[in-house]
Formats: sequence, C-alpha cells, structure tokens
Amino acid sequence: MTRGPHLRSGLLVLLLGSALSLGSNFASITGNEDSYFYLVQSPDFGPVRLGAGTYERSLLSCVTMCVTKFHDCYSVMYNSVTHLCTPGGASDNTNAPPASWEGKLYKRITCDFGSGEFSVVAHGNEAVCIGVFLDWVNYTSADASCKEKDSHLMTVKSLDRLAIVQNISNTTGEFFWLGCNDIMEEGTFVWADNGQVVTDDEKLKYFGEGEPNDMGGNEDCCMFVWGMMMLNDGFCLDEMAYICEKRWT
Ligand SMILES: [Ca+2]
Ligand SMILES: [Ca+2]
Repeated sequence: MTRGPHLRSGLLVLLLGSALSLGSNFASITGNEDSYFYLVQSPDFGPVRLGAGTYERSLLSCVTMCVTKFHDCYSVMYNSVTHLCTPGGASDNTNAPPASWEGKLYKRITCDFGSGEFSVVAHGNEAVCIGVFLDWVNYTSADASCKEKDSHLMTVKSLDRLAIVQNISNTTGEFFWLGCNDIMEEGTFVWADNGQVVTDDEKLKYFGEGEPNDMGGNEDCCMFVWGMMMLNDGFCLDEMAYICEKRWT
C-alpha cells in the first residue's frame, strides 16, 4: 500500500482502527487496516491452501500467522473447536470449499488501497471503506470530490456507522458533511448512495433532537455535528471536512 501525499488521512484511520471494537465476524491485526478478515457464509469454493495447518489459539493469531508467513495470504480457514488454522491464498473455483474439519472461511477485505486515501474501518458488525478528508469545502464540492474518487459521501444507516463517525469526530474535533440532502424536494431527505428516502425512523435514530429542522428555511445538507455527535441538516454553503465512502463488498 502506498500512502504518498495522503499520509495524514491514512494515519488518522490507523489511529482510529486500534480504538474500535470489532464484532465476532471480523478479525484484525491491530494497527493495520489492510488485515481485516471477514467470515464468508457458505462459500461455494475455497482458497488455494498455502501450507499445512497449524494450531492457533484464536482466529486473530491464525490471521497473524498467515499474513506474517505468507505475502499472498488472502484468507484463512479456522476451526474454533480444534483450533486448526489453514493459511489460504485467493479464492478460486478450482479449489474446494472448507471441509468441516478445516472450519470456517475468513477472507481478507480489500478496499481501495491504491491511493492510500481509503481504509477499512469497522465497528460492531459493520465495516466500511472510507476516506476522511480534512480540507473544508461546501457540500457541493465535497459531493463532487467523493465522486471524483469513485465514491459518495458516507451514509449513516446503522448505529455502528454512526459510532464510526462519532469516533472520527471525537478524534479530530471536526464537523463532517455526510451523504444525504433534501435539495431536490424540501423535507424529503435522500441518501447519497442509492437515492432512497431517509425514513422517520432513521431521522429519530441518527439526527439530533428536533433535527432536521430546515432552520431559516435554508438547511438542505446532512452534516455530522461535533459536540452533539449526531446528524443535522445544515446550510449547504458552509465549509467543513467530509467523509467519502466506496462500495467494496
Ligand atoms: Ca431543507
Ligand atoms: Ca438543522
């Protein structure tokens, strides 16, 4: 992974990564966002077996062994009862799925690491591929910048996603543009990823009390408010940092 000129945002996510709690479907080597592995439910085929299995006390130590020993470690099979850990390469339809004695298949999450701007950040049962950008711009510019990066402004459609943004805001002290607005039709907010309407339930869960309120008849863009630690509809021409999200699953 190259970081190049975007060292700052990369480092930021590294720091966040170590503070996040991971659900049981994820394993990660602390401090390396390129090493998240996720559970594949009922895989149709399996990986190349990179070597004989060893016995590792946990999924995390299995993942650690695999990426330490094999530069092409893209998966592991882990049996949590016998602790057998089989290092794997990329999945390939010429290879059999894990046998029951091999355990379950965990695949390495790949996010776009080419630019060094995006990283996987996980909380609970959600893992998102996001880039945190700390230059202050208005909503339209933030939206355009994400699209240039083949992404969209991050959406907050679960409490785990809200917690991810809360952690980033806590760490940086920044306000962030996020992916929803009611620019097209006043009062009807839509999410930036798929244009679906933000439901009343979602407003209650993710927005601050009494928001969105279209204050002054002039608030159409979703932002995360540091301090309140919830979403608000804000004035689209205000300038602040922003978070882009890539589809990656
Ligand atoms: Ca509005
Ligand atoms: Ca408002």
